[in-house]
Amino acid sequence: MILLDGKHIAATIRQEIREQVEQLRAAGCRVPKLVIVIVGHNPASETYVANKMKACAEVGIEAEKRAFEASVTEAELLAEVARLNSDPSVDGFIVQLPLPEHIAETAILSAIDYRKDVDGLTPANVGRTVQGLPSIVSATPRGIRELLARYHIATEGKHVVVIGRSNIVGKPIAMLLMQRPYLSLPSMSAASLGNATVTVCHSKTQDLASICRTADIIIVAAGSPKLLTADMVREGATVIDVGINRVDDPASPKGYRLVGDVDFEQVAPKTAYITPVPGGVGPMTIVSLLQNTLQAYSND
Ligand code: BQF
Repeated sequence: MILLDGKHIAATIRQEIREQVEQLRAAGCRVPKLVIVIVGHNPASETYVANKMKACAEVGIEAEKRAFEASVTEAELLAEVARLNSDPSVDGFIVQLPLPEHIAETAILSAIDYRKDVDGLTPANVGRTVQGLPSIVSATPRGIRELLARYHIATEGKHVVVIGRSNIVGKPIAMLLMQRPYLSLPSMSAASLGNATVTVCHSKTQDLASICRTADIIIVAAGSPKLLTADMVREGATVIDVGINRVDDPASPKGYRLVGDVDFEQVAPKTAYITPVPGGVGPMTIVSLLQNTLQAYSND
């Protein structure tokens, strides 16, 4: 079993981005700028935003946080999106999810200029991705693809089972791995990504275990600790765990620890490759946001 070390790969990619930003600076160009809009005080969201700000600082991407109280109206948030769309000093921005109940996520996301949509969640970017056009790919799927590529794990002709059908992870990763490979991303290695046979499973799927046992690669993005157990995994399969679940742990300093959607101890010995949690897909998600910001900067 080989651990897919997202923490290490992400650090390598941050170094690459740092050099690219440094070259821009040396050439007298302005540096890329990312704005992060956050609403309310969800502790997990605040951690994620802090991770993103820190990563930007490390590579020299300018980052600015714009915080709103949970009571902000949809109209006020739409006005902020409009300001960011038309601010030429801003290359890309994200609205940290989830949003409070009274704000329609789709209304906010649809208002973002797709050229600045560095989370790749606008209908425009999703549609462009589906049609194989140049697009900004959402951060977690981009990170998963990058992780597979850097470990030379080919997907061509393989059976990939995706568990979860979210707009953020399940749907886009299934789409990307099913497609004819579109290798325009500068950091993509020659590993043959795409061309997979993809099955998407979800909470209503019947006999999930039998379907998983036919998979060469299982991508779990369901948000349910220990959903994937050893009996569901073929010997020699690859397992990508996208789950980030907080479970109480009085023994740890923060009072909780992170666990994935995979019963790691039982599953890992059966696999060829597996991502740990923490330190697997999570750090790749953050570094993909940096790559997307550089992409948005370069596109104009
Ligand atoms: C790690 C996220 C669910 C819903 C909204 C590194 C992150 C997490 C874990 C992180 C996530 C999850 C983010 C690790 C951002 C990934 O070392 O394992 C980084 O900051 N993430 C988010 O912005 O919104 C989410 C999960």
